[in-house]
Amino acid sequence: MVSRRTLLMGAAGGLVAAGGIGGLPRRLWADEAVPLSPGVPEGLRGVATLEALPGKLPLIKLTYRPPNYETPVRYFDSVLTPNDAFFVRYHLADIPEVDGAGWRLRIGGDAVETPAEYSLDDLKHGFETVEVVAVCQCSGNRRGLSQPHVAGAEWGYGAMGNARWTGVRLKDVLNKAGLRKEALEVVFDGADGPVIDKTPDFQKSLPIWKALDENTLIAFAMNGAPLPHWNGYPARLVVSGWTGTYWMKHLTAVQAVSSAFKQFWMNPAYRIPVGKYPVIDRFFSQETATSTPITEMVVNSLVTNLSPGHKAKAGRPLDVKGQAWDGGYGISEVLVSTDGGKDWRPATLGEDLGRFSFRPWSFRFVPQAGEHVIMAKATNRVGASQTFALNFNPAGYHNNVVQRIAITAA
Ligand SMILES: Nc1nc2c(c(=O)[nH]1)N[C@H]1C(S)=C(S)[C@@H](COP(=O)(O)O)O[C@H]1N2
Ligand SMILES: [Mo]
Repeated sequence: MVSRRTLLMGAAGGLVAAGGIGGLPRRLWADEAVPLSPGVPEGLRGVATLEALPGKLPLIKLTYRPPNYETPVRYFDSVLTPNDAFFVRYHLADIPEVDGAGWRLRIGGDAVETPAEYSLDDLKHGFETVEVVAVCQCSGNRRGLSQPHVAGAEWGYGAMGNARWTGVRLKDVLNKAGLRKEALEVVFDGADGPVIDKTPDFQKSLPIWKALDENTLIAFAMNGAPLPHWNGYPARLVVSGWTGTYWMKHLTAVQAVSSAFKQFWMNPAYRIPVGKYPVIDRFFSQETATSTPITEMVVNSLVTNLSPGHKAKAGRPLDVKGQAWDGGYGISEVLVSTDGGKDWRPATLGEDLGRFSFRPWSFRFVPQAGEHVIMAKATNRVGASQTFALNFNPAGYHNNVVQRIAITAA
């Protein structure tokens, strides 16, 4: 296997020293103004700040090295998350600024006939260009709401985003290299790496069936613009339906292999206990008796226009608005309760940008004076729905607990 360092050397002309993207983030607002999600650990207050990375709007900074920045909920008002508000998640702090002109993508592994190397232009002109609107959500989105609290980035509701991704099908690129029948997994590497050599490089693999899915892309554009540096410039993987961990940024190497890829980021990282979640997309070659890689996202929804303590006018129509999404079956229904879960009524579903996208929804009601507990619950086309209590796991993954937002009308 080609090492990351060799790849970096191979693309030498295209890489400049880490930090080239421009110094320290700008800190804009006082800590009190940081729009933390209700329920995240109290300790985050004063630690998390609202800061702008170069090229980004102010986002909720959980850590700077590596950069972990969460999208404030109000940006989910629109069905597509703006590029400059899209969350940023990294595991490792050595993040080079990749120059698109010098960048090369290597295709290899023991399960391809003909290894290849492509420039950005080769990819753009050598393969059919396709688009998909898809949610990229960190496995640990909402981890900060776990009870008891668990270790890891203490994300609130904003470790996710929805974008229109443009690129080429991974399948077309693999087929051009000639896949051997023994291909079992496809392994991905990106240009970022550990600062300390002991830390394992961030690499991920996919089962061959998911790598060959027509909605798995090597994307070079996001919402019609080149990928922002922080979201994987010049090219990243888009694994529609699956959690963000597989969406390798600054992609440098794609290797089809005939054996299971054994590395820290596949096991023990990013695992869920067997049998605890409704896993439909199996990753057989990575399963053990007790744990399995996290794969597709669970069905979920978010109220985007109301937060706890909202003050509404009694007797006036109030719209509850939000987004719903799942692992790619598509949302069939969103039910809303305005009385803490006694009565449920269907929300109106908005624009359908495809089964991997956020599905906007809205619900209008006229609150009488007093307190109202707003809840929303999405169901997908295979009948899966959200939970009312946390289905706990030690990594804080798959949190799709129905929100309870207490508002008052007067
Ligand atoms: N090269 C690289 N790609 C990566 C990661 C990383 O640390 N390095 N993190 C992954 C994880 S866990 C997530 S959730 C998504 C986040 O994508 P974003 O930073 O564009 O929002 O990127 C994925 N791709
Ligand atoms: Mo993630």
